[in-house]
Amino acid sequence: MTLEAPPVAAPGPVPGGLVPLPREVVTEDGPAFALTAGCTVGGDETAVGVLTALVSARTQGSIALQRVATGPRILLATTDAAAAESYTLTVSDAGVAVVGADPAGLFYGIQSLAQLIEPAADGWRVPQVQITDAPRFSYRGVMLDVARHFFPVEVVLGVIDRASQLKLNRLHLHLTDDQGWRIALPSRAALTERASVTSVDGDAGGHYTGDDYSRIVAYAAERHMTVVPEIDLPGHTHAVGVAYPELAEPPVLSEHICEVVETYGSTLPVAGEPYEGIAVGFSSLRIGDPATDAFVTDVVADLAAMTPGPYLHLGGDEALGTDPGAYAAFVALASRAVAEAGKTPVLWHEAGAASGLYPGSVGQYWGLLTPADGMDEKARGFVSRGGRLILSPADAVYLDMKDSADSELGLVWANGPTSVERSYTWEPATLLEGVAERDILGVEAALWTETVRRPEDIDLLMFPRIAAAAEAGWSPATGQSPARTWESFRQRVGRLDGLWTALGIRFRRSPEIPWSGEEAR
Ligand code: TNX
Repeated sequence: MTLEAPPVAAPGPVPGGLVPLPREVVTEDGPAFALTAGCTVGGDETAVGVLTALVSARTQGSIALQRVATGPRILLATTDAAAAESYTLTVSDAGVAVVGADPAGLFYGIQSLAQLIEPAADGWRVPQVQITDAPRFSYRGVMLDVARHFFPVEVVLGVIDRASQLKLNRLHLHLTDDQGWRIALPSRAALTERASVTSVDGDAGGHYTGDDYSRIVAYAAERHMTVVPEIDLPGHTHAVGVAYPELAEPPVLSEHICEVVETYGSTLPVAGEPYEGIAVGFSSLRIGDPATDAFVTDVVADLAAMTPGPYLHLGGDEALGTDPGAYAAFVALASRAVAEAGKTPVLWHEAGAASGLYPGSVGQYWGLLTPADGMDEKARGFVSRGGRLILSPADAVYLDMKDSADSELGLVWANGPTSVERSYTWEPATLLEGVAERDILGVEAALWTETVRRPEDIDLLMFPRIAAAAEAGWSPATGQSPARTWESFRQRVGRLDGLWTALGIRFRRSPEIPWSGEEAR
């Protein structure tokens, strides 16, 4: 008999629903850890609370862990010996230990432990395993567009719960667009007073007060997520013109806009009136006017003061109604204003073509897996100015693309429908020529909400594809781990249906995934 090394494409022996794939997983053949009522837990108090809640949810309230000061069977601790956000998880039949390098690492180790819990004939168990894990990228994001459709604070908190259990650590909120301005700013109260009342299709609008925003930021921080607020300038600003007509150019009604309006049966934008359609690229701030400069300084200063995280996103995409020279001047001015307010500017890739872009600004690539129209060149403009890139290839991780042709939700412009397999099978380090591992800050999945009206629509479009994006952001590069394959991923995701159901996630049972079909117990 000859022993052959298994091909890299073969799924590795990874137990349960571990997603994203950990850096190192060693499975043991011995008996599983029996998770029983009254099982003891000890160590870090916050972590004990997190695990107790997860175990209770996963076991339909049948198992309440019991906190003890000494000799717990499940130990949750931190040590400062290892890399940020890393952890080890050891499970034997005698006990479980999760040791994080920091509170975030411990939190992630607990999420992995929760993913491993499985039903057994006589209760619940966790298979023996030894995991040593750390993230590939420091920025692992999810974006929610609250401008096209507004979502109340509770819904945003739910998105934080969902994203953080997949080890995502950035929540990018797209707070402003043509259809509405969703964040109250002390210096510019008219923005939300006058330009936040409607959403796409005439649905109800809304906005976050300063207190709402602080609540979101704090809830995210407890789950190790940093909020990245975006105010989209200088295009996508029709709503600014509703509040401050003097700051906006008249809508540019290009052929493209008229086509979109015809295809989707929506209406043309009218200066000074709320916009309820879904066309993009017709609005622009009046660039070069001192009143506009003052506006930018004010909103950036307010938002920076409200935001503890290091980033402030300025948008900069699809400014088709803006003269290219004026656009470049605007990017220079606005990115400098952000830097002067003490934050790192983040902009969509278009801004990488602007020579005055503030050095070290972060770019976000939203082009296709096969870059077209020079979008990759623009993205490289950030790198050549000392910045790094967030990768959001639209035909892979735009969660608002339809996931199947018959889906009522979602758009198709980025080669949609986008299968789970397509959302998984791409590799960050080879996406853009000339953009290597060190130039990549991370990966972000984005949910635009033109067609997303209800909280359950968010779940239906996000899941399971958000898990593929999480794996691209956290796990070893393709080819560097035998289980970093589509085949292994679909098996692992398929074991998460029990946990996701228990957590109240209304995910789509995509036919591409072999779901375990675990019944509620
Ligand atoms: C493109 S991607 C946009 C958004 C739309 C989205 C819909 C990007 C930076 N801009 O304005 O909502 O497509 O998929």
